[in-house]
Amino acid sequence: MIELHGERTGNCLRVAIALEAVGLPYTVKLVDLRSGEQRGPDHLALNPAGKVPAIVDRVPGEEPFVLSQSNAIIMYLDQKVPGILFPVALRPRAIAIERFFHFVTDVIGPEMAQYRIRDQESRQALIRLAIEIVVDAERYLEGFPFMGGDSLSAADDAAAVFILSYQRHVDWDAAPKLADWFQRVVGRREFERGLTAFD
Ligand SMILES: N[C@@H](CCC(=O)N[C@@H](CS)C(=O)NCC(=O)O)C(=O)O
Repeated sequence: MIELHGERTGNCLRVAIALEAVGLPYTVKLVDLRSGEQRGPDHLALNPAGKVPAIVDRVPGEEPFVLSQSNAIIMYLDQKVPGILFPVALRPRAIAIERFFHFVTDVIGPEMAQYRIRDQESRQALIRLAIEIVVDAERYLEGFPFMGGDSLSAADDAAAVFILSYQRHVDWDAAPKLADWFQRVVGRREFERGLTAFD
């Protein structure tokens, strides 16, 4: 059984959706970020950086395994249950990982940075940059149903969780393939369940 420690933030939701996708049993342990629980001794024992998400994987006969960094957790889940979050075959896998990185580095980078900035104009500029980079991913859907190619992957998870928070900023008329993909993906069972994991 895996414990997922976190709250309803993008990084935590991405992991909850991945857990739903791979179908491993898990429980959610809410960490109240507003009250600073992430900096309390219980959570610091899991992640000394005082951030969520973190998981504890309890496998009978083994020491509990603790891991933080949402994307490391996703890669770990992919190795536990191969072929769902990323394809197994070398090149399709590399492409899906390339697309995943598009979202978890190029898009989420400016998005996370804007939380640290007080000047509204600079904040808006960073959000616009993140939106621009996410919309640029529409080209991945040319001839393919999903962001990573022929099958759903962690790239769709990463893109959809980001877009859910910023959908009002997207010019959907200018991005019809992205709009179609978004509706198809967020209606899926693993998304519906993962998105409510912390409610
Ligand atoms: N790169 C890390 C980022 C973790 C992170 O910044 N988590 C935020 C929530 S999304 C957090 O714990 N914020 C609380 C704080 O910084 O006090 C990941 O992907 O897990």
